[in-house]
Amino acid sequence: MVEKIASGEVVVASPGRNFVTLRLRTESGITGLGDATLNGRELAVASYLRDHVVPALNGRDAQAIEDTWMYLYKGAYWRGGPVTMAAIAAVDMALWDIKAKMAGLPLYQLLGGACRERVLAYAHTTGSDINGLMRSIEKAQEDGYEAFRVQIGIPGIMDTYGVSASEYYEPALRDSQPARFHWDAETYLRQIPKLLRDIRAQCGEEAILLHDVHHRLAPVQAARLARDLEEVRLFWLEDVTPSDDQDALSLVRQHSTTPLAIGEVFNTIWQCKALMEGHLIDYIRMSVTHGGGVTHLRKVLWLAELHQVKSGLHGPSDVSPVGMAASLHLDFAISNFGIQEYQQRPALIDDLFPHAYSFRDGYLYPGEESGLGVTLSDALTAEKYPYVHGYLPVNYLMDGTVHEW
Ligand code: KDG
Ligand code: MG
Repeated sequence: MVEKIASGEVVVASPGRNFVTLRLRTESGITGLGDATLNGRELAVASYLRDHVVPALNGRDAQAIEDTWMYLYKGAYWRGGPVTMAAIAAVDMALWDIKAKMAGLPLYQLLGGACRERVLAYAHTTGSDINGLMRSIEKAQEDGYEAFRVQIGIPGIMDTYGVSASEYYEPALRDSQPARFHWDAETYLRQIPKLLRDIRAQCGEEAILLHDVHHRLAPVQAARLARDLEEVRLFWLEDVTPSDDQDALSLVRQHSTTPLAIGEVFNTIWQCKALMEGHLIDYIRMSVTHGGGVTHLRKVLWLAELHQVKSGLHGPSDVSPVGMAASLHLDFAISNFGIQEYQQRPALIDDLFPHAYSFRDGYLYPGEESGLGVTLSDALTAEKYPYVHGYLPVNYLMDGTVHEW
């Protein structure tokens, strides 16, 4: 029997941070959820969904997921980009949620079943100096984490990427104008190798350490950094050059064996194809939310598998619990899983998005509820938690030139 899509509702709410959630409903009342949160540009996706996508879905077969994906991607003519792909992702997640609920299975079972028993997670740790960073790592260790993204203040740069005043890294700021951040590559390159060597010495050989450069270096600077960090034995060095300039990574490769990760700003398989085919990366960082949903990311991950690239799906605070659940079902069901980014959230957010997935002793589990295993609490409304205008910061060189953030 055909189960038709009857309606779609977009919930924009800000329980401490903005989230955009799509709820699709079928004619017989089955609901599915999708995450469409695009940090700092939330309302653009909400409008794309409300004004353009949801009206075009009415009456379609809710089970024809691949066909609906193509209908939204190819059918719009204008394709790709974070707004479009986050909107398609939300529809796709919601349809997989519905299909898995209809089958009475947790989504990972529909995706092929479990390839592992648990999903290794990494924490965000942050400190303005070594002592602060070590405190943050110890706190994450108390929570059970074995893997840590380490971001540390650099003397001479007043607001280094990933270093937050509070324990919780939250990049979007609730300002009427984007905040101004600063960067100087030489100051960073002079100091970061020693800082990370000291962290390695304090954490011991076993700790899994990751570091994110957030697209800020020129090719030769990135090659120097990757070479200088070899003895730190990072799990990965992330976004070491701007993601558009993909050839830059071949220079980095020629000079070092530090594993490389990139892709959190990619939206389609076309943006990672050459990187994978050229063996220029070791981990792909796309998110289900910004990468066209489960349907598209599965293809990306299959391509990755061919080239021995592993997953490291993006999971910062701006991926909602719905997007996180979708990531975990994929992480469970692919053979080339690497690691999953996971920031524990303020309790309010977990309460408003009750979920079957769980975190224990450094590992994540998608849970056994049918579908994605996430619901929206009735308390999560736009009236109670109205959208808050905010931006990601803009990053400037010391002379006032706009630089990569
Ligand atoms: O919205 C931007 C964040 O998602 C980004 O700063 C997080 O780089 C990031 C990471 O690796 O989680
Ligand atoms: Mg990153």
